[in-house]
Amino acid sequence: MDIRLKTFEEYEAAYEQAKNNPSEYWGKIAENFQFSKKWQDVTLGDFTDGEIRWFNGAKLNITENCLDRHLETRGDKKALVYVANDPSEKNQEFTYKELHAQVCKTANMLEELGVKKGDRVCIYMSMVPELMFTVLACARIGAIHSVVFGGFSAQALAGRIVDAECSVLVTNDGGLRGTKVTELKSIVDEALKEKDCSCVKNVIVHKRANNKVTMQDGRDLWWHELFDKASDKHTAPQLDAEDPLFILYTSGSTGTPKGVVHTQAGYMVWAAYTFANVFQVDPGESSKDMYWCTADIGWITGHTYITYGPLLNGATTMMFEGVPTYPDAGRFWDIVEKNKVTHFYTAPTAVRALMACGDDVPAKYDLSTLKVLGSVGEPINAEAWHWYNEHIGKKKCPIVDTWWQTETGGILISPLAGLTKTKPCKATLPLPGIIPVLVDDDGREIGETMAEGKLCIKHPWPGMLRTVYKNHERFMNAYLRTYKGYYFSGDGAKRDIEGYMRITGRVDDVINVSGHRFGTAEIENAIGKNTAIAESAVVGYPHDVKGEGIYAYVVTDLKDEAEVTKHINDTIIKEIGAVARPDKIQIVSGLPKTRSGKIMRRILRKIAAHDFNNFGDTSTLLDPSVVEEIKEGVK
Ligand code: 6R9
Repeated sequence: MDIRLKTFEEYEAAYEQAKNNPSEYWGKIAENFQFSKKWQDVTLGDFTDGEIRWFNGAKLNITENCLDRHLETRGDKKALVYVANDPSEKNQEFTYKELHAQVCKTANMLEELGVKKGDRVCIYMSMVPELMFTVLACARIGAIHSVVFGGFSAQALAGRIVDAECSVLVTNDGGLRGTKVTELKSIVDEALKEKDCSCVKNVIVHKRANNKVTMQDGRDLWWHELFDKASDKHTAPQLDAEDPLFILYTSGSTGTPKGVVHTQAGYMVWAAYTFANVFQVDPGESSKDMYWCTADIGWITGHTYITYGPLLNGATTMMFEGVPTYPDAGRFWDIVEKNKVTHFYTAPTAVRALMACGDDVPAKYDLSTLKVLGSVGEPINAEAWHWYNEHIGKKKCPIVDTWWQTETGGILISPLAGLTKTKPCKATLPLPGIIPVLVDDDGREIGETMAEGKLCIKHPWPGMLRTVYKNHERFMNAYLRTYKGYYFSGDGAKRDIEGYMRITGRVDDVINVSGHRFGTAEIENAIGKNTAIAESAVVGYPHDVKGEGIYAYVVTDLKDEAEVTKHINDTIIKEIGAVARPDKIQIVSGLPKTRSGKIMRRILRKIAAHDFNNFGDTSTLLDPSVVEEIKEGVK
């Protein structure tokens, strides 16, 4: 299979073809995959009706494309290399044949428990190989996987279980990250006590950390007892192109997290195509390319670029259980050296954290195997970009700054490694099939090349979300109705004279903390659960390592700051998870509100960023003295 573009001229030609005749272009690309029935239409629907379909009428199984299809050509090639938290623990390696067998066993195990096509399976696991097996096993059966990041709390997990009405939950006893054990199974137990979580009939528990767990009779089952008995042969059923593949929850500017729904064929083509072109990993059967994405499978990056994208291409993908700083700040570079990593994909927050540990750390390791570096999750600042380029890539590795979102399924704007000329901090040019536009506040397209505006996409692309689970209205409102006829990303961007894009960050009420998305409303709602806090307003502010930090202004009768912090942290840990704890808390007597009762976040954002000038129009403020008081408090 070759869906890979090899020169910049080929990219330009492909871009024109995909723009002028998307059906023809994507039809041709899709010929490279295994379908048991061909599509009637390549693409249907638009952003006005929101009923988007790709490869309509086709039948396929995505895991046959990830695994079975490769058995003949690269059955003995490594598919997955697993690096454990403890550096003295040996890697686990799975060839394509072996991974295929593990996935078949897992699929049989789930079917044995009654899981069938369309059922939702919640996966709440740490980074163990069994997490990948379970994801792929669900896909094989046609069950919809809903992976919940292991850092989320029992409450957050319960909310996601209830929304998707999951019938089976797969977890492990505990997760190993650095010196810590996350007690996943007991968090599951707590979540399942919540009302409406009775939809979960069985919990499968994989043993990893050997921490003590309680197993509930009739509900909880040990992974190894079921898995060991399961057959490694499994015939993949054929699914419709638009059958749901997975749900993944993500935060938006309003309400509770949304269940983003991706479907089979379009997502498959997009994951494979973008992986092949952006990273340019050599997928050949004897290729020694070792691709490593450091994300957690609990996020979209781990879905598309640890699991589906690399496997669809027949590449070798590496998975790491631990953290960048255990046993020391050289761990990433030690892994690169030991495993001869060629392609390395991480987040700016990790780059900044490791940069802060000193240049001498990476200098101790042999990083000469590296060919391509990637960045994802948030805008990369100039200092981090240059450090990454010099100290990790030794100025010989292109940096692919990949812009995309949970909703987009895969990368939309990025250099293609080695093909596109890069510029520091710029995501550069759109992938074929993507027509990015900048709009002003009224939704008018800004035509000139050099411009700044809100980033929208003009036409549907194969990998985009199809809906919000059980809430199509919310899908329409959040993405397609803000600027009529466009998909609105929620991000701002600047375009330069050559048409290169620099993504400037969210323009809505979403905070990006170390690449993790949180809605300000979501955090405020959580804080509001604490009866000691009367009211709160949460904004993001620039943070050296995290990109953005969480700043909470709170109204409370409590006087003691330490006590207030404890109240808020405890509540956040319970409602969302430790990752969403505010970095700064300021006690205020009131919040700046308009006469109509709206919090003026613009002002609060400025104060949090220590920018005390140009608050803009404050004439609608109900009580201007509040602003003065808050300013004084922060200084
Ligand atoms: C893949 C992922 C999406 C939000 C997105 C944007 C930010 C991601 C970026 C980037 C600048 C990049 N973002 N990649 N900003 N440059 N290369 O991260 O998905 O968790 O849904 O977050 O992340 O703000 O809107 P997700």
